[in-house]
Amino acid sequence: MPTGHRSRRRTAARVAALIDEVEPHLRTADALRLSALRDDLDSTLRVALVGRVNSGKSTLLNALVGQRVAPTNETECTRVVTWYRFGAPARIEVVGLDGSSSTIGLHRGLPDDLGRPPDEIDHAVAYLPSATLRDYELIDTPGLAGTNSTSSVATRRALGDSSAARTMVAADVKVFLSDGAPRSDELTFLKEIGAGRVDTLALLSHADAFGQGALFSSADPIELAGRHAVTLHRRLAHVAGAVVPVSGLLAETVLTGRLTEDDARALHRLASVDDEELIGLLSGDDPSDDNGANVGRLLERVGEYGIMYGRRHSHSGAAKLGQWLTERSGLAAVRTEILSRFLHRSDVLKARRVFAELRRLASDSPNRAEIHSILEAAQMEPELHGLRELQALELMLQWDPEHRLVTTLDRLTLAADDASKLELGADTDQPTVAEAAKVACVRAHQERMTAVSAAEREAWTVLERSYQLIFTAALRSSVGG
Ligand SMILES: Nc1nc2c(ncn2[C@@H]2O[C@H](COP(=O)(O)OP(=O)(O)OP(=O)(O)O)[C@@H](O)[C@H]2O)c(=O)[nH]1
Ligand SMILES: [Mg+2]
Repeated sequence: MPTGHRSRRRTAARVAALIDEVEPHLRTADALRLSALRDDLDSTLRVALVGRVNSGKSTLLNALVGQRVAPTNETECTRVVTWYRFGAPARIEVVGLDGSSSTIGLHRGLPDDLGRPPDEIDHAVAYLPSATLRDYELIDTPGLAGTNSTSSVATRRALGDSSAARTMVAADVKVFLSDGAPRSDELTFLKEIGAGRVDTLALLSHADAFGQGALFSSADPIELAGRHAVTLHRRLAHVAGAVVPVSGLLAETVLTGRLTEDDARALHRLASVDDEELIGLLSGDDPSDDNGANVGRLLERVGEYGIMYGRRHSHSGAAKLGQWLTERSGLAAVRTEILSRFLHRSDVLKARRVFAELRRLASDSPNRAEIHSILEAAQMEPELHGLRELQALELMLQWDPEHRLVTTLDRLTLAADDASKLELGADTDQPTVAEAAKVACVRAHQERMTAVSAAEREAWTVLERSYQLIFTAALRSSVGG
């Protein structure tokens, strides 16, 4: 078994035991919540897609699962929080606010009618045999519009609004979509849902239409979006671990099998049309009046970008064109970020949520002091050291997001193995890892003595312990062969 997997199991087991330890100090009424927390620990990583209405959440979800299952039009379903989970046969379970549930067969996409009005639905769970959903569950949330609309309330409930005691489940990770710099209401929402660098990924969506779009700018919008994402990340350093440009539309069209040979041929017919004429055709009142080029259909599938830029990649047929569109869509980077940023540390993210929830429950208990001391003591254990590392990172981000310790802690918390935590190659031998860890440990100890702020002191204390743990593990495995 890989070491990463083993340590994940150990963390989850330790947190489960901790819930048992805390339980006698809580009210009996909390038993249901605790049992949901235990289930949470065993569940697949849960990734919620959040953002303004029409920001492209459902389109991206369809691209990720490879099926046009989430509605991307104005149906009632877009107002219901829907969980997408691995399972067969494909079906959808609708859970009412009254706790009752009913199951409907799922044939193509989600049906328009879920059997009851959206404001009586708590959430729906769609089961699909999609490979992506084996790795992580996706939660499609209704777009944020007004703060009091049914959909915004539903979104807040799914994301674990602490005032919603009914929330039995919550997201481990948030993927926030926005087609430009987030506005103030979006930033407020991110704050409300506790979005932070360690559990949030921001996407610059509609990258194919970024800036002035594909027709009226000489620069490639996706390139411009890439550059803007870098600037945006500096502004959102507290809120998101990375900012990635993506065109859900291009990815959805290809990966859900909507791009046909006819489309490639129609696009190829436009390859020789000069730019001015093409712009006239695309911005005309009736794009279907195009002498058989089927521009209306192409616009729906690949947008102005796909037509303007894709026509030069259409001569070898739909497969090659699809490859090019998928590459331009940026979906691979989204997948990579989810896997490398969140999936391999899903245990720590889940542990973090359990801790937050136990602290919340403790605040209503007369035994809150006992609970807090159990939690504090547990955090000092090696199995839960990952939690302290994340906390130290968050503290440093509050103190000074540009500080070099932010980079150090980022690397430490994201690295998949101990050697990479020390900036060594993944195949470095154990004695070398042990030696490097010892040196790093001594240095962290010295730096702690001269730290100028509480945040820095805490960061160096945590780092010293991290290197100590790496040293011990490396020593043990070199002795064990
Ligand atoms: N050009 C372009 N259009 C997109 C992209 N992603 C989504 N769209 C279009 O934008 C519209 C809204 O997309 P959705 O995926 O339904 O957006 P949503 O965030 O789920 O919307 P709500 O559920 O209503 O909040 C649809 O017409 C999509 O085809 C994109 O990357 N590029
Ligand atoms: Mg939607």
